Amino acid sequence: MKLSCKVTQPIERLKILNCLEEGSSEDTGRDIVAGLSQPQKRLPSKYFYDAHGSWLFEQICGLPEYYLTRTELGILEDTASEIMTFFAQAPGDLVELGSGSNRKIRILLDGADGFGVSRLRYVPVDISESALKEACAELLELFPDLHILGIIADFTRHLEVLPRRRKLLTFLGSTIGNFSRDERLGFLRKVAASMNQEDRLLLGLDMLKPADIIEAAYNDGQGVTAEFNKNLLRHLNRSFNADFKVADFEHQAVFVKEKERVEMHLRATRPTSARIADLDLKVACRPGETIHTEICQKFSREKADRDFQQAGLAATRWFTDPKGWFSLVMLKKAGVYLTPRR
Ligand code: SAH
Ligand code: AVI
Repeated sequence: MKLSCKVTQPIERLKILNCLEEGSSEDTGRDIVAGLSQPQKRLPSKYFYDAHGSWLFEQICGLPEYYLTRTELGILEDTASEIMTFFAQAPGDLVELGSGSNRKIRILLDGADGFGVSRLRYVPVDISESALKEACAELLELFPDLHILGIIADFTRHLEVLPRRRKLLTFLGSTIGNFSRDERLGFLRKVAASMNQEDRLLLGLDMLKPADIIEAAYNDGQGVTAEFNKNLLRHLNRSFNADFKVADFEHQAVFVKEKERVEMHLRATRPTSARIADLDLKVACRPGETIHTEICQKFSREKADRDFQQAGLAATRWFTDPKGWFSLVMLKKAGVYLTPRR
């Protein structure tokens, strides 16, 4: 695929690369048409994240039921200095896929206090332009020696724009759980292909735990997750000239035990239809019919290790919290072992 990403250089320490500018993403919306044309209607979870969706996700991270963020933050606090020794050994890029706000990267950057952040460049990659630009502006103020290359891109499509320098990639928050198994393996293989032998990937995984705890995290008492789910339709209304009647849908999030994952849906409470003008598509839902909006896979170490092996990656270190609820895994490209000739 040929990519035309626009580069802007507003200030010396910040460069922004936009891979989503008009003309560079010629198939925008094709995934919406494909998803809504299936018997089980579905919408890609990346469409949660317009400016309001990114804000709603930030509110979710602070909810008492949403244990993921605070548990991962605790692990990062304990391990940041060890993780950042990667840059004590040699300079390079600290790449964050699906970067969102700076909450987690700030902890890692603070962990570089032994040698300073001037030995690295921070490369956040996010589909939400507003969230990425806000986060970059804040970091430049907080870390006067830091250089940033911000990439506005879809990490499922644009990984090839990543710089080919020595790098520590991070993919935090268990965002990997929002892929199906095929998508997850495809993504991990692409990440592995972008890595050199000395590069590392730090991956956040939400681990299996009692179902009631997991289910509560996606059915919070204040209804913020419900708003986040419904915002997907509002985003389509705004960005694709659609007319979904959001009040005709309710939030549904269920932990499916056999699949070890939460499945999030929007369920029509009455007959409802919408037209997505920009995609020339009409959608009708019967009462009780759902649109599948997100999966949130939960992991065991064995399942994760199997995926890593199949993607050509190998874990070098597992960091976890005392309850084993969340893991940060350090991965390298698996070695190529040649059978010695006899
Ligand atoms: N890493 C942060 C944010 C997680 S929320 C944390 O752990 O808290 C998921 C983030 O990924 C959001 O910022 C969203 O905008 C971004 N995102 C989702 N799908 C994406 C895609 N296909 N390409 C790039 N970014 C994506
Ligand atoms: C971004 N991602 C890891 C979140 C999750 O938990 O799967 C998104 C989310 N969906 C509902 N609440 C939070």
